[in-house]
Amino acid sequence: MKTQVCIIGGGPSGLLLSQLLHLKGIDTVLLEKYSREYVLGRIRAGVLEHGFAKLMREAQCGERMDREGEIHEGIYIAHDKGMDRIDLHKHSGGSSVIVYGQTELTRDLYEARARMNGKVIHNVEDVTLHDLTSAAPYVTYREGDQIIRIDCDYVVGADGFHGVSRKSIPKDVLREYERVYPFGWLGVLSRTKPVSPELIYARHERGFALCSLRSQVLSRYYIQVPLEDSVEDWSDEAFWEELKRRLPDDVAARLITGPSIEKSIAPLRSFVAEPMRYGRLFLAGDAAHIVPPTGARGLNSAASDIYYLYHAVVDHYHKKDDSGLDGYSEKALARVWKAQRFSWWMTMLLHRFPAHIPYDQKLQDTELAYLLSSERAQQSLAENYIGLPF
Ligand code: RFL
Ligand code: PHB
Repeated sequence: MKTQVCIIGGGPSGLLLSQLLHLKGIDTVLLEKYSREYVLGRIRAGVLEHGFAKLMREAQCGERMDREGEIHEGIYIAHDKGMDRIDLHKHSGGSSVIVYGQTELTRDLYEARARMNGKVIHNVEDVTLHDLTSAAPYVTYREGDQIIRIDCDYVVGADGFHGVSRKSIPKDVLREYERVYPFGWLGVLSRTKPVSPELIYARHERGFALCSLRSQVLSRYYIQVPLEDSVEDWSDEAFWEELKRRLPDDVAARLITGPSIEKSIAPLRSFVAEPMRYGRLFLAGDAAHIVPPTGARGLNSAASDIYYLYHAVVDHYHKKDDSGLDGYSEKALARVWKAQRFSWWMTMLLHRFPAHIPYDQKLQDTELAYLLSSERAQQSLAENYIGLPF
């Protein structure tokens, strides 16, 4: 098989790039390790910034998002003295975010790829990248006992944190920066009316909690849990009880509970791999960087990578201009690090850290008091939460 760009990974990053390039007449083959149903079964992000939404529209995949997604102009921060609203719209000069689940967005991208006869190959095994620093790289994978080879001009590694692409870069070339947090998020999806029309980020002495949603009939809630906990340790009843304890009394009183339709634990991690290019391999999205979900930046950081990479590849084929490809890693990383900073800051502000000494706790109290009393601090939060320009 031969293609111009071989994309590894059928998550939102890989699918969006493949769709955008297709619309510019550039051929791609996309390899995904799992089935489409499996990928769509993963419940992940819920908050999209406008830059992402714009790219989805450019990819001709924005119609359902615009119809069913909810525009949110504020978030709540709950704490021991009550609940404050941060007006994202006012403090960002009129912007907002869209609440539309990653599952739905990924479904829209898969459907668009199918409509346009995109080459998306599922259930591939043993994906291996070859000759990345030569002018003729290629990728192989296994289908039963057959090895299939794909010759290409470029390889894009959009295969998430556990993928093979980043691991194909020699250790002496790649520098990794990492912080692992001493807790995870236990998430529950339930077919219940959300407790609040806007997201509530709750800081509590028992640990962080988040009230989010997918629609007016589908709620998504999270609580901070110790790393050692497993999903089996948490019955639905225990989850709802603990969530209520961490919310202001009036919010807890109106929380509607129900059976969980999905329950999972995600460890929290900050991670960046540099550079994001090795020869003819370009990394994008979670393959190159991870943030803790507190600032809702993960998927949105993937979007800016795809934006830069898409334009760079188009300039290469349409204008014979390689400056975008050559500058990709530096440009992408500059924005990635800003999302890292913001996600780390939100995480440090709102969680309980087992190792905190009383001094750290006082500083965290003061950081929150400052945020809630300062218009400028709220502007900074809003600017980052709605997404820095790219
Ligand atoms: P993905 O989604 O992990 O997709 C990578 C795909 O590559 C496949 N793959 C392979 N394919 C072929 N060969 C191999 N060897 C392969 N190895 C892996 C995988 O099967 C998969 O399909 O990465 P991508 O596309 O870069 O997308 C990134 C986002 O998924 C991620 O950043 C967000 O979900 C993070 N995130 C959030 N981001 C936001 O912007 N806003 C949010 O509100 C938000 N909430 C969240 C989140 C992530 C969470 N978890 C579970 C980590 C909430 C949670 C709980
Ligand atoms: C979600 O709805 O899954 C969600 C929303 C906001 C976050 C993280 C996750 O910060």
